[in-house]
Amino acid sequence: MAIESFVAELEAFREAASESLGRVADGAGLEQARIEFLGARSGRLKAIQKLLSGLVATDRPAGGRHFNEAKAAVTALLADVQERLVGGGAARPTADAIDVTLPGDPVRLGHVHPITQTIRRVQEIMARLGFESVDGPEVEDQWHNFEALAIPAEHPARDPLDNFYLAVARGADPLLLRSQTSTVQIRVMENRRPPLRIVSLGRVYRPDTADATHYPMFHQVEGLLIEPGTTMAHLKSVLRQLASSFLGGDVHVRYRPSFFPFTEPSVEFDMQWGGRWIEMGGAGMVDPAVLAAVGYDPDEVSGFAFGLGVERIAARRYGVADIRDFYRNDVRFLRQF
Ligand code: FA5
Repeated sequence: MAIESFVAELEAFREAASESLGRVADGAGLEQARIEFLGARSGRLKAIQKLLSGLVATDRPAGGRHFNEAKAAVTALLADVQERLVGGGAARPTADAIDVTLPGDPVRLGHVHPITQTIRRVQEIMARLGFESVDGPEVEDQWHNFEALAIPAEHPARDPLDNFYLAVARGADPLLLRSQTSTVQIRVMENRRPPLRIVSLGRVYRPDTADATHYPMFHQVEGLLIEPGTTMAHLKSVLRQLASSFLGGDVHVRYRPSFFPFTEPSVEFDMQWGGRWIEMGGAGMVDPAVLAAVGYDPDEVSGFAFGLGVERIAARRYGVADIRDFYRNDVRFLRQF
């Protein structure tokens, strides 16, 4: 074979390899090209190598040089392509590449439930009046839910049909889901000395049938103030301040004489809404029996307490006609607040 033909074969090999490698788009294509051109067994360079022996002896050294040059050139090209695939992919984007210039998917933010918003707002208003927020347990004993609040054993409020009693071991003291947040008054007074200004917002449970103004699980806001010289006038101004800060200045409130075992005198606190009066909660001066139960001297200290339904005041504020809507978990409803 003439050396010119041999060199022409090598040229054709380099051109074909260069063209083919230029089209390689991924690792599999690269491997395929490597086998086709440089494969040790049946690659195209291997076939050309066999032609070397067909050259006349004097042409063989020059043929060998051309051969090695072609091999080195294609090997280098192969390395370049590999480099492009691994590191410089962005230079030649492929169909499944990520376009970082596109706008991202919008993130949909949730927001705070209207009852939680109400709780936080009431805490804020009461904090401005000097009332510290405290918490109490939802599972209670009879002392804190009833006895210390002057609700004796035979009182109808303790009826198992009106409370969620828990199953306890035989002989153990009964436990129940608290039916009112007044339990927290007792827990605080047992551990602290007057003067006291606390507010407690949390869940309470009663086996009431759900309707537009009742739910078996609801929230109460409990307020307690124990300071020398406290009167009903202080109670009324705190409740009015809470109502007008939370609902706006034009809110109408009224007090009706009532009875709670743990306050004397006692009142019920109503707000006007849509031409009707709705009961928001109970209140009164802390009964001396309660002060004595927690170890205070009723001749020395006095104070007031109140307990309001959070769902009721939230419904009044947001214009919600049925408190069950707060717990249906319908996002179309909840998104409005
Ligand atoms: C009490 O629970 C007393 N602890 C309130 C109190 C505290 C009086 C401190 C005196 C001093 P009552 O049972 O009336 O009272 O409940 C208070 C408020 O909770 C009601 O006026 C009402 O707004 C709300 N409420 C009662 N039951 C439900 C219910 N099932 N669903 C939603 N709200 C309710």
